[in-house]
Amino acid sequence: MNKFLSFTVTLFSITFLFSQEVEIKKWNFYSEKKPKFQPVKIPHTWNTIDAFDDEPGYWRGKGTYTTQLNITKIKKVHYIHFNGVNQQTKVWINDSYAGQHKGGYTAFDIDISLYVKKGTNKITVEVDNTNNETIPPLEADFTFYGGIYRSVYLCEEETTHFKKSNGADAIKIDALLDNDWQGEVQLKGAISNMDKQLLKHKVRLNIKDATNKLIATIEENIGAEFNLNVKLKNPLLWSPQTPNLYNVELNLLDVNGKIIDIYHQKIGFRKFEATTSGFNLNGKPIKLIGVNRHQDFEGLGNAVPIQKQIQDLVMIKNMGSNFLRLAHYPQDKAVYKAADSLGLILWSEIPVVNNVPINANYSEYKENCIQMQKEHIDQNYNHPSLIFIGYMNEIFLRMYFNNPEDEIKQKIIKNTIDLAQTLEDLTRKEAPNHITVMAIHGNQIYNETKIANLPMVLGWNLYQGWYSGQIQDLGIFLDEENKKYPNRPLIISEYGVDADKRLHNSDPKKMDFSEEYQFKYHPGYYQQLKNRSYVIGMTAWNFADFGSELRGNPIPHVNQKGLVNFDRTPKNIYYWYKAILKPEEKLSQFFKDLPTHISDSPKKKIIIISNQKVFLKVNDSEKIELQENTGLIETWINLKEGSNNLSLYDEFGKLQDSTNLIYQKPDLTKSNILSINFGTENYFIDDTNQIWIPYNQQSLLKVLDTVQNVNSSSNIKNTTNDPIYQSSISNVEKITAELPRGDYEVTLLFSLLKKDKSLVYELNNKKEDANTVLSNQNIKINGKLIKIEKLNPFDKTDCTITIKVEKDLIIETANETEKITISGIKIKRLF
Ligand code: GCB
Repeated sequence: MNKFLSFTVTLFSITFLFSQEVEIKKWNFYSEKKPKFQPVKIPHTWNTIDAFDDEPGYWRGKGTYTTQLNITKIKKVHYIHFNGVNQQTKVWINDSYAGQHKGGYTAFDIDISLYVKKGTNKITVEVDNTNNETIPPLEADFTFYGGIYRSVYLCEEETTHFKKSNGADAIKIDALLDNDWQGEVQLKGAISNMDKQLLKHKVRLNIKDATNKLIATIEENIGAEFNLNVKLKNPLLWSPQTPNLYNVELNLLDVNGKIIDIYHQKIGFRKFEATTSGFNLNGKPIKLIGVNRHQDFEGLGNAVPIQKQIQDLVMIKNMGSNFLRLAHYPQDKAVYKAADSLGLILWSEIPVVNNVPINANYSEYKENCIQMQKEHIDQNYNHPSLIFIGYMNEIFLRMYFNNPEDEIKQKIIKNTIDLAQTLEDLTRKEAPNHITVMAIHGNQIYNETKIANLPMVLGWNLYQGWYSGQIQDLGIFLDEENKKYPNRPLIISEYGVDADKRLHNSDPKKMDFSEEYQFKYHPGYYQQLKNRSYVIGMTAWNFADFGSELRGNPIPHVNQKGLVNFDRTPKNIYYWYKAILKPEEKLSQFFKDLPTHISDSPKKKIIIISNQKVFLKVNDSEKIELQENTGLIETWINLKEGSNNLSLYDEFGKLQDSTNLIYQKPDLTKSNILSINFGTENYFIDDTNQIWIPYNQQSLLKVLDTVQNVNSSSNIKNTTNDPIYQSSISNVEKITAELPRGDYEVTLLFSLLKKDKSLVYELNNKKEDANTVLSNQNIKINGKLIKIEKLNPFDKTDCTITIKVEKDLIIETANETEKITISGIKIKRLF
């Protein structure tokens, strides 16, 4: 039985065609960590909080869910269908063990028919997300939240029903097109629990158009396995522009002609090929452009209601994408259905990431990978959106990073090739009308070992201009690859940079985490990729920020390469993609950065996102005409002190966007607070909306001596304003400022930055020792002694004093042999 989900752009609903399928939402839960039952609702995970707190790691262990089910008809067959549980599951019915499943990202059915009784039944589900060396992923740059995080159903079936296999109904449908664009539906299916009368059972296949009008029907006698073929004249084609779907309804009829099982699926007719001169869909070239997607969401972990997940796809489509990579694992069924309806071509893969074991675990790991790929294919095969099927991501990354001795390397290579070949063969066999893919990182090991020759299309995850090199290096690298391997169609399966909406910089640089650098990088990549025809597609990393517990970053434990934030509010770059990918929809708006320009200079660089010519008006000035280039415009304007009005008009004089920008000099004659961040060139908006300006953007404060910048991207404990503390200056003798006479509150901010752990992802960025900071500092503020004692590594210490200033504020070391290391200073005039 297949639940039928009808989808409209923002609304979706689940219609139960038969009463046999009931969602089980309410459970009781306890874990080894908190052994006390509490009621929970599915979707559920136990890692929403601890994967983001200051303690390293998150709880990985066993959790137990229990619930009660009322069964009324005992003669039927009963299954519990789990859509996704991370990552090992064992199920008991009335304390009898009923079955298990390994792997956190595919659905599975547990047949409970033998154990159920009429009346109330106790269901117990044990879920384990402990690190397991035999189940992929072994490691990856995302958080492995534990729990029953996708929906669960109780399914009642007649004793004869469509067979279930690998977590799906064993029905595979191909909607094929011949050379004259005539359609043929080829359907393969199987029946379970045959009784003697099966010979007299029939199936009826109905094909209906989008308005539910019956356009073809056949009825056939069947055996335990069956094949049906139906020709369709001139079917409407499926494509991202025209996602035309047909409804397939398959009925299983008993000897009396009564429907005893029913299967629904939407199908679409499309023909595609990947060549080195481009990707063709339905005979026409189309550049595949889109994003990658992780499934988690701010505050929810991976337990994300379906409506929110579908909203992601709507946003992805609205951005102008035609392509979506579901990285790095199969996602909820509803995601594939939404892609069918919205018109998004999918790349979907299993989470074989970073490395393959070489110890005794290998054979079990391999078996689990094979099983996972079978489930992945069987559960999603029938979706017209699914075109690319993958099975590995950056599989030599761990080996590259650890650089083991040669003998070990050879073993890793041997197992990895063996697994890749097995999964490639399996995918080609089980999904013959699809394209196989593999994503690799920017290293020649994939060519040298020839693993890159296995998939039909190769995906490169490239980060020139972030982890290595410069943005412009991308094209050079790709052309060299194309010269060496001219027959390979390529997809740039990942490219991106971390960007924090609170960090801004008008002269952005690699690794500064500013939104402006993200705004430089993505257009730079797009320019280099759009006309290289052997690059058939590109998917930005990532649609949204996502949880990765092992990361530091301005928001610790979050990978911030999203085009939208973790809560899905768009970053500026989202609108840029929309502007260039949907030129038919006119869009002109200001790049949103800081509400206040605090600088000695009234000049400010303005960025405009636009796919049309615009006219800019600043205060009472004449309108200035500005031409766009690839979706953006950059221009300098002069601001007056105080409030400034900026407006944007299109060529017909229609207002497109307006904003109010305050210009304030960094002095304390008019304003009452000045916050300065040391060791960075970024502006930062803190959690009270206070803007921290970089030291180099003001002339009020003077730092004496040759200072050194100390930087880190590690989590700083006890704050959400990590960027203030992730940069410092050391070797400071004296800081002075000439201030208007008055009373002041002065806060000095410190952090003790040690050497960062390098992450496996930071390919060429092995960190230098930043341990130059003293854990005790003695400082004088206008002669008043302050002792900063026992700074803890990666913790913050703030020290506030109130003082009277006649003319100068002087902060200096109290001990001539020591120098000061400091992250920030906030001076508040009390008047
Ligand atoms: C990659 C990985 C992805 C990471 C990404 C990053 O190449 O495939 O899982 O999240 O880089 O942000 O470093």
